[in-house]
Amino acid sequence: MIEGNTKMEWEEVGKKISGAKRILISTHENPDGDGLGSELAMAQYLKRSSVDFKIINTSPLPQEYLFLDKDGLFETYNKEDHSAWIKSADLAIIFDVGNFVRCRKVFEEITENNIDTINIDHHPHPENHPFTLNIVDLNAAATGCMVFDFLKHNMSVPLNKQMLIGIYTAVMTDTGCFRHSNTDEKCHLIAIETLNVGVDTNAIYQRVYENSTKTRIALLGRILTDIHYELDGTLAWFQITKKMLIDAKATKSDVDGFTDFVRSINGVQVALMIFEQLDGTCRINLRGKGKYSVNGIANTLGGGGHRLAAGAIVNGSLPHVKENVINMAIQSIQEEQSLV
Ligand SMILES: [Mn+2]
Repeated sequence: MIEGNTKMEWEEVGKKISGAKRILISTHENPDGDGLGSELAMAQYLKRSSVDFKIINTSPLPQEYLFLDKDGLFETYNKEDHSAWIKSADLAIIFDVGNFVRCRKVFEEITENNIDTINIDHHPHPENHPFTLNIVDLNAAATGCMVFDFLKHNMSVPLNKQMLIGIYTAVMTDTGCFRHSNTDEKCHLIAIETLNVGVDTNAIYQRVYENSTKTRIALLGRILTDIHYELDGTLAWFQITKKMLIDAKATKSDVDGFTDFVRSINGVQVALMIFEQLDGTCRINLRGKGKYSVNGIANTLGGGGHRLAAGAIVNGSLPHVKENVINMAIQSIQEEQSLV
């Protein structure tokens, strides 16, 4: 088994948790299965003791992940309900965040109140991070794999069903259903353990992936007829304008997974989405097949991510930012090509 983190690190996390009275759990805005599944598994761990804890996210639970909330643990931040509670927390545990600011209001509350924070993540973080404990394993397929290790090190009994539902969801979504190149032995061992406790893994798959709205498919149809190729098809990019979204009656979350779809095209190494937001910014989403890393482009644009999946938010309307973003992606790929 690949051991990404030392036993000592997990023991330290365990100690911090048992020394705390009130613990806040959170993940990044527009959360994905990895962040949410990790939160669920940790919440199940905290439930075993009498510690007061809450999961408070800056974004609501997406519809396809509602099944994770059987116990009604997931709360969406609002000042009135949460500000005082967060102020009195003595520990925060953040999952899968990439860049701490992506917790938005929750990030502000935590830093303003100087709360001890543990970061558990498989994304790189800058040297001058604000965390009390920064546990990062760039080789972990999902943050959920790290949470799995933590639980293994700190529990004398087997992981329960809810923990494994969370961790399985994390691994399934971050590996593209065990297909991406980050899928390793541990991912499959987690799958075995999940099946062994009787979790219906097909039901999880169907909830997450076979749950497309008709508006999502209508919008997908639009973007598929307008894919642009650069560098002999190495880079494929597409755009979603405000008008396209409104015309299709689609919502922001309908767009999830589009970039993965475009990456699946023969010959394409990097897929790029430029998604115009209603607030005058554009969401940039990048996916790589493995030959080139995409987080460099995202970092230059003020975002973050890892080698194969990264993103950023840039200011400006789509026609205004488009050329610059595409050129940056082209340049970044060409730079890597010249290193070979
Ligand atoms: Mn992740």
